[in-house]
Amino acid sequence: MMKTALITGATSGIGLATAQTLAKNNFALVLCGRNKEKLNELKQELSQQVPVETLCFDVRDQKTVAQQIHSLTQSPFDKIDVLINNAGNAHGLDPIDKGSIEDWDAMMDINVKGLLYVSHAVMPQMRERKSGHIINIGSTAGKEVYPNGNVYCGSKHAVDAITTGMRLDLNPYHIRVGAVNPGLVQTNFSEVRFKGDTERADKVYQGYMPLQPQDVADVILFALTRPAHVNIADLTVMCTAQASSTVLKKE
Ligand code: 8X3
Repeated sequence: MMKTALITGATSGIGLATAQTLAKNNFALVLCGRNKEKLNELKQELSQQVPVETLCFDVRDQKTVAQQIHSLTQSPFDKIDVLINNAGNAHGLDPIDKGSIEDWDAMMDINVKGLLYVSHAVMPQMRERKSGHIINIGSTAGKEVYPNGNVYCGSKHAVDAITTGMRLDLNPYHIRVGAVNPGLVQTNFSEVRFKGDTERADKVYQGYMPLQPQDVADVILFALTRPAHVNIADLTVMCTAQASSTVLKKE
């Protein structure tokens, strides 16, 4: 039977590649993002393959998140089998004493609180049906702290802890919960982190072969297509050139 997956941050990077990959693999899709135009374009593209619904919200806006997700009353979107908590960003890469409050708020509000708001709106239906699968997109930054990563790493460590907490508390309801933790992936991540400084952002991915969004989407698909008794609880994926957040072999 066709499963329905809700993906946040679906219009770019890992979220976009995941949406395209799940469409190819016959998942109905609820695509969430902030950009209505991009959502519409993606809906046009993917609805040729599978049923697609779009929700336009900023994960920071709890009321809208709840209202939009609760508005999904039509089949097959009323039954969310899979939640991919993908929306997340880094803002800045500064020593903690020079960090900006605005950047800190953005990272905690999007990466941590946003993930919680979306999950809060989706978990009850999974609990009721005693089935579901939640994949949180963490990061290698959730596994170790690197210089100047401070609050971003803190937000991703929170995702790591919350994932474990979800797995523990949702255990009675047969809900699978896992995290996929990517290292360096070539997306607009660094452009956002460096606030549009494309030259600095491009440099992050030069001199080696970084992961591509599709590589991460493949891992997510793998986790989603295991038999019902198998839960990929925690998976870290790096490009071969990367050994840790600070060890990277550039040519
Ligand atoms: C993205 C990877 O190394 O920039 O989460 O923290 S890193």
